Amino acid sequence: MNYDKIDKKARKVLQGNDRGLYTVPTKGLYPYQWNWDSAFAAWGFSVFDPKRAWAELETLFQGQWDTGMVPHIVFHKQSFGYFPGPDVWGIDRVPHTSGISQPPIAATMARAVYEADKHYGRVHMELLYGRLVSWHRWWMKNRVENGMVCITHPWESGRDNAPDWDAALINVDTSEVGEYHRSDTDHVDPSMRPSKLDYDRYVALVQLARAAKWDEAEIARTSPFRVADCGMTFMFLRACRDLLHIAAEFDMGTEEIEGWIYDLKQGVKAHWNEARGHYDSVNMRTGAFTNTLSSASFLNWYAGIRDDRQLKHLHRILDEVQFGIPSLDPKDAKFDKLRYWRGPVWGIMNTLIGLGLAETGHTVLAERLRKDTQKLIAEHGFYEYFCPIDGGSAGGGAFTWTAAIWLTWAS
Ligand code: 2M8
Repeated sequence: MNYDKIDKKARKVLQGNDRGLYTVPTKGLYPYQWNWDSAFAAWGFSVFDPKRAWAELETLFQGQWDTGMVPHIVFHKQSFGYFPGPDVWGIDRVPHTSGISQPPIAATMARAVYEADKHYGRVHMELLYGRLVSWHRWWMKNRVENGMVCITHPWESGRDNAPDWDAALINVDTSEVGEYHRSDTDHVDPSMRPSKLDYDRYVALVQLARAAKWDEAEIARTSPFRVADCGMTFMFLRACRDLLHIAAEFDMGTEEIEGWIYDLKQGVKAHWNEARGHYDSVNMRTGAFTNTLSSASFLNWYAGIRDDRQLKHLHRILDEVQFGIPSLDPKDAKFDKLRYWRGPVWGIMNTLIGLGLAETGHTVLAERLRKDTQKLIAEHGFYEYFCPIDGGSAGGGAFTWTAAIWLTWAS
């Protein structure tokens, strides 16, 4: 396999999805700027174009609300063929945005971009730092309960139709949703996407939050859906550690961030599902664990938590499938090998888990994960996700984050 050729292709994917100052995740299916996709894109660009990498992050933060929240989609330019667009969110600001957030990995990726070229990046990091802090403050104020990060919509987790949300979604009333046309199934086989019932619930939750005028306290009071997502807690804890590192390097105050890290580490303990022996998400409306072993459960090492109690699950899964960690335990009755976040392997999740394993001394496992991901992309292409059984491509093609992790980690 000629890796130079694949490197060139990866750069072409990023350049092909580049809309000037931001990238789209892939043409057609996702025509806007997505939050954590852009953080990965910036990391990818940092390999060959630091200027463009910083532009990606800075453009994302143009969508930041006065509250500090950084939305999951920024609608810079009207585009057709995506649902729900700005009219459904109904948020009166420019650029238009969605009303929810997404995995807060931007501080982590900003640190990586900075470290790739400190000389160039210094002034950009100084400018972005305050915005990152205010986003993290927003999470701490509105979403962290018992040290765990809560989501108010499945889209916020980035793992849209993960089984973790099933029980909490049962109580979402869809009777007033009305007619709508979802566009994702115009681009991708419906068997690889969330179901119609899932979408009705997603839309109902947007309508509920819109009726609450996007007021966080009101949403917390009225919504049936509030889940503490172990993936979010791990990613946010990691991002806080990276922010702390930047604060120390730039001689900024560190006390507030140290406090956040302390709280989140307590939260990690609350995510431990002793009965099942793994990290898990918690339905905050009932206090019950979701009883789901997902790829997000394995982000503890990435968060700097050196807890090896899950290694047995990790070994078992790596032996059962060939291409890394599927989004759901293949032993789970809900495992569905091609349905989006209910089974497929995602290169980005392999990456985050692999980074964490390498950083905590599990170098053999980390290397195996990296090599498996490398083979997957080299043989099947830059797809959105893959079948964990045969590596078959799934979802959108020419995908930004898959190209980004190829350049930064997998190759
Ligand atoms: C997927 O989510 C969007 C909604 O945000 C969708 O399906 O329309 C998820 O995989 C999410 O994690 C990702 O950021 C987004 C764009 O790649 O697509």
